[in-house]
Amino acid sequence: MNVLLLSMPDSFEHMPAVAIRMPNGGLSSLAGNVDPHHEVAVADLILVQHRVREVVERLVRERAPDLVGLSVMTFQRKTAQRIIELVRALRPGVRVATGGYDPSLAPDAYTGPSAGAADFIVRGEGELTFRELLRAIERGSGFEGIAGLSFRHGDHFTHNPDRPVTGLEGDQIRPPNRDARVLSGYTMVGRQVDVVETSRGCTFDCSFCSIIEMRGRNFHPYSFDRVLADIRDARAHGARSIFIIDDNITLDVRRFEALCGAIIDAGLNDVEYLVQAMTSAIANHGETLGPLMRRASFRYVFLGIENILDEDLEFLRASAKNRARENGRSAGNATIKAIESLHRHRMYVVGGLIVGNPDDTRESVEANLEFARRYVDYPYIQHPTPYPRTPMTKEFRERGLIISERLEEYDGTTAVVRTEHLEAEEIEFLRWRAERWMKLRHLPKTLVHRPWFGLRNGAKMIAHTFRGSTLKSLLRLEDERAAFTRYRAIRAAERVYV
Ligand code: B12
Ligand code: SF4
Repeated sequence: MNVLLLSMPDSFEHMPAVAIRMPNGGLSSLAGNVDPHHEVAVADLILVQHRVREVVERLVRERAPDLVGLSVMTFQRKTAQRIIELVRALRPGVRVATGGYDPSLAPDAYTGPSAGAADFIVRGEGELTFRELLRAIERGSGFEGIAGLSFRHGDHFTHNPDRPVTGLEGDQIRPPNRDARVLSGYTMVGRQVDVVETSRGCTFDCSFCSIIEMRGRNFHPYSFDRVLADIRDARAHGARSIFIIDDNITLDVRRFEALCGAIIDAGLNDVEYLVQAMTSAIANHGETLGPLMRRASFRYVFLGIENILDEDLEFLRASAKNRARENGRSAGNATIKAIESLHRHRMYVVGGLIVGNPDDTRESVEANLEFARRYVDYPYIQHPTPYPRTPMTKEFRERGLIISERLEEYDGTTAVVRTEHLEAEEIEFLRWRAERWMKLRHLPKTLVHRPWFGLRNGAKMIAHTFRGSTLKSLLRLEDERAAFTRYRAIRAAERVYV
């Protein structure tokens, strides 16, 4: 069968396509796990963000797919539905499957009678379900026995039972197939980037995170042999920057340390690594983990700080993962210790913070912004976003604080919830106003680190960061709110990708 797998072109404010275009790890993993006689093409539409229609038309014409699969996050739902309509118009009779976080957690959005709906929904982990789905289509047998699959028959959808998460120790899940990618141009600030998984799952239950509803609380690591082979494959495909996309690699610090050692021993520290980490793990194990991460060539660490105030951390259910320990005792918030440790080992901190929680006031938002200004190298500040089925969504809904149901705005930097004390727009304004300058401050470091990229794209990055602003507004000769209004209008317009 001919299979075309697409990831959506939608990006959000902190990931401008001019600087960051990453492959979708799920799709190359699916491509590596179907039976080998299928012809699979993977197209990450972020690579062609401004010509989605043209590229989809070409791919459908050239690949003549029997099945098109789309990987979708919640804020990309509208784009996905438009692409499904386009694909059906171009190739009547084609079957359409959707998977990823949005179809898994809000399957009903894809079951309707419209041309933008799906024929199949793969819920949760996809490799085994998708493999079985292709086999069943080929054999013409029924779909009833395929765990994790929802399927259409006439006007109805049947939702088969969930599939238990797969253990990763054996070879049940084969390595990704990067040769299936048919578009090029992946970049992380000027270096070719790829993604590698070393484990799946997390045992925490932060209230804003979709992971628990997606796969429960568990942790499954891949063997080091497999991880190293995967890194080699990414390098062989040109990657010089590798994003470790694990849900929470710092859950098992000893394993992470050993992995750094294995990367060093295998000489795979000639590329740079980016990773997401918990503050507690970095703070409590910095002395041993920090030097190893540095030697293994970790350069950017996305720290899940979430918030610096205890009440907010409690609401986000993120207190435990941000707690420092000394001599076996709890020793307050781990954030500053974690940041100092990373800086001591010459790594950059991308600071993940969430502002605009239900009881936030202007002062509590400002306190977090001030913290980011003072301590983090690059800000990654978001607003709480009510993704399907998270505990946080339930609470925001019960308290009547959700102000927008337009899912394309659920990108994390558009405030779609208000607090008991502040309007959503005001929260977004406070963040937007502060964050632009923090990003600008990091630019010289980018120039030193990546001079060629900086020279070629520095102006574009500044223009992106200050969209909506004019000289007048920057010099405060015009109310900054006018610039903010223009920024929001630009953002709204660019959400229409097809
Ligand atoms: C790595 C990661 C990123 C990386 C992405 C790297 C990349 N291109 O792959 C970066 C940092 C760039 C990123 C950014 C964002 N992310 Co992110 N990210 C993750 C993370 C940590 C892991 C995702 C992953 O790659 N897993 C490994 C792969 C193998 O698994 P998978 O993607 O789930 O795919 C499997 C199945 O879902 C399924 N599947 C997936 N697609 C398809 C398609 C078909 C056809 C089929 C059959 C099956 C299938 O099969 C796959 C294999 O098993 C998750 C989860 C978490 N713990 O936080 C969040 C997560 C996916 N991100 C999320 C969000 C919201 C974002 C952002 C909007 C930022 C934000 N506000 O948080 C941005 C948007 C990016 C953009 N385009 O601008 C949300 C999505 C929530 C939702 N309901 O939509 C998550 C769940 C985190 C959360 N807040 O809960 N992210
Ligand atoms: S620690 Fe990270 S992956 Fe785990 S539940 Fe919290 S946000 Fe999600």
